[in-house]
Amino acid sequence: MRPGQFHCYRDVLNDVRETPPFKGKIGGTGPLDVDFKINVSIDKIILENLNITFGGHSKPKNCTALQKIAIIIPFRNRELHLTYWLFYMHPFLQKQQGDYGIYVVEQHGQSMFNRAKLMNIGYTEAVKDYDYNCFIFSDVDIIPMNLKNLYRCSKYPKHMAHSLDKFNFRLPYKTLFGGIVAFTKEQYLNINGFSNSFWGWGGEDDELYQRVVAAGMIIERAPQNISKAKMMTHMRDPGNERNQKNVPLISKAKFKMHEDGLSSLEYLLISFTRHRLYTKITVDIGKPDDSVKHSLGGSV
Ligand code: UD2
Ligand code: MN
Repeated sequence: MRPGQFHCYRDVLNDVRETPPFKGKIGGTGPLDVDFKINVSIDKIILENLNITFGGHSKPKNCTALQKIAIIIPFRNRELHLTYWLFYMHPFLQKQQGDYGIYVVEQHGQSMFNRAKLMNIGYTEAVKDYDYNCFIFSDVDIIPMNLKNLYRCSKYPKHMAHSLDKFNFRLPYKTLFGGIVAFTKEQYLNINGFSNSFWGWGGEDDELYQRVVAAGMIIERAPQNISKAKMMTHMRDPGNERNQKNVPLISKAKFKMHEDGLSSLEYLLISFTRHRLYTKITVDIGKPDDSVKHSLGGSV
């Protein structure tokens, strides 16, 4: 058997176990030292990750990965956070033998931020790029502290930011589904993605949870101790103020999910650029109560 014919460790879709996949030679197993004070630079990260191909792709050399993972990061004006994310996550994902690509979806302009819509755009562009079957939607500011925290999809949609330093490594409320979530392609299509209607801060993650429940699925979480993660401290960004109009939308998920989501997604692609460590997708997504169709004269 040639090396490429071996399957990578623990790389099975629908696998719910979360035991450590690694044996000595693959990489470390234990906790990682995550420090947001050290000096980082894109050049240094490139030099330390020469295996990564343009666009921020990597796949294991000695085994065949069954999961092909697109990591989608919603983004605007968080360069330093992105640099730390790349610094920690490229080595992390390679040690986990991931076949993965990084997509940074940047909202162009000053209109109110729409995290959820950027996630849907990331999904839509990533599926055109490679035959991904697992999608991990991650905030730019959260770094896992343990290599056993598998960046993989599972039998059910998986919540991966339930043990944050910010919340004293406890889950603040049971239905929390923000920060980092992992969906197989099938699971994501099943809920029609995120809602596109959440502008500004808050609620889009709770609505996503309601979609999962309405589709008859449950969510899973790995054990608290291996899922510990650090979030970079930050202020609320300008243009992402809390929006009270989002609150009543949450409970409407089960009625709206089939008409509001991937199936109704409209945006204008401004650029699609393969950088050394990630692919950047810059988009105009319009603004609240203003169909992109009207403001931009067409959909994409
Ligand atoms: C919480 C959730 C987050 C989301 C948000 C409400 C957790 C751990 N996190 O995070 O997933 O549900 O509340 O919307 O549950 N961003 C930019 N530029 C901006 C604004 C946002 O890049 O100007 C991106 C960035 O990836 C950021 C993410 O959007 O990490 C979420 O925004 P946040 O970090 O300000 O929200 P936070 O920490 O309150
Ligand atoms: Mn944050």
